Amino acid sequence: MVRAWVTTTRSGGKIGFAVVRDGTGYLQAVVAKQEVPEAVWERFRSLTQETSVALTGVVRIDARAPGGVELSATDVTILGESKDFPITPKEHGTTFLFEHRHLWLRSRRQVAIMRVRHEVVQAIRDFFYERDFVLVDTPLLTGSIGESAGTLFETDYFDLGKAYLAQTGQLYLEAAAAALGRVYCFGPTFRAEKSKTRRHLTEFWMVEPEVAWYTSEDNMRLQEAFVSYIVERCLERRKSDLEVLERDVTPLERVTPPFHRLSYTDAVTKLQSQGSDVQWGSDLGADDETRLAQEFDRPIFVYNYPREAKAFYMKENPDDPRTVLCNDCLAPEGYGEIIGGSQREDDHDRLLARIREEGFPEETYRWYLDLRRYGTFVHSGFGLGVERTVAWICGIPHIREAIAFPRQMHRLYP
Ligand code: NSS
Repeated sequence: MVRAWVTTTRSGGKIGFAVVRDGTGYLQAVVAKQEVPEAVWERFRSLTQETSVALTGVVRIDARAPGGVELSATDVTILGESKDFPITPKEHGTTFLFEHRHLWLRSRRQVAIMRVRHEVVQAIRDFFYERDFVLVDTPLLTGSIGESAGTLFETDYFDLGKAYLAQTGQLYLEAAAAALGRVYCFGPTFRAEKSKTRRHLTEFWMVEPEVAWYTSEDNMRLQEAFVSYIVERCLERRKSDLEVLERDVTPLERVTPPFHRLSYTDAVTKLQSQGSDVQWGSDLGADDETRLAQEFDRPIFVYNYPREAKAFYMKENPDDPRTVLCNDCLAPEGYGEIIGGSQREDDHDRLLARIREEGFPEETYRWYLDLRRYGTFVHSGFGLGVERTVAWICGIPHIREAIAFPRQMHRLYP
């Protein structure tokens, strides 16, 4: 007996077919009018899309059937009827589909994406476990600004004033790195992004490792090993899902270290020579990133951005104090930034000066500055956005399909 949901049905006068789905795969069931009681035949013929059913019968090998076997059904029980399921094989608009995200998840493409995401997440955990990183869960309610004041979700916090939803776990993770050496955190992060781009969500998952004694160079080496590991794992174990998504895997097969490295300054010169109006000093836009990454057949690093374009905690570059020791990792095929990372400012006074420059309340960073007061240490880390990575590996155009229930500025339902 199998319990499953009906995907498609077709029947002639004497024989009926239904493809059913149970979450692990698809199975074709067939009923011959002649061989079953009239009531079973009628029930089978009444099945509609997404009815939940229990089917009893005999499984036979059949090379033509999806999954390679077919069920000759002898009995059918309807467990839950489904009238006028809103999502049919015809084309629906994006707005309609996202309004019905809770039902849309059952479709073949969405199932394939969720499975790839699951593999990416497992690969992330395995990578760090195999390398003796310790998982440290950082708070989601925080008192200090992690990245930038512009994209904070605020909430009242009892008598203590404002709390913010975490934009990153990094600052807390730096404290943990001084305790454990190699650590990572992995969880949802929040940014009140008022942009409707295909690369921004207001709630997204980020994995962030932090390593004591790592320089920016060590940090990039870890990133290329990490990204390559994730991609390889998906190619190894999720081939069939990538096939459903019609993903050409050739570009993914090239994702192996080393990744090409390009300084920010060289990147700007290159872009300007290609006609971009980017000016030294500003962060690179999505179009610039796409243009840069297009020239290479695997992800690239752009390193040492101007300090005014980046977060306050990045270490000043001793060779060029206009810049900081940091990098972005840009995925090829137009996907752009999937990682932001840096060596951290480990000098107490410089860090304090940066916090003041940003106009952040000093008091809330006392604990963070303590890390530079008691045994300061060279350390680096990065954050990889899970949805952007999944979208790239799946080859889907927008990251909102890379998470089951996306949160965007104009979407909170379902
Ligand atoms: O802002 S980041 O570039 N860097 C950090 O948050 C650091 N605190 C990480 C660290 O060094 N520990 O964000 C990192 C990545 C970025 O490359 C994207 O892949 C992803 O997080 N990201 C996003 N994904 C989806 N939606 C939004 N809004 C978003 N913002 C960043």
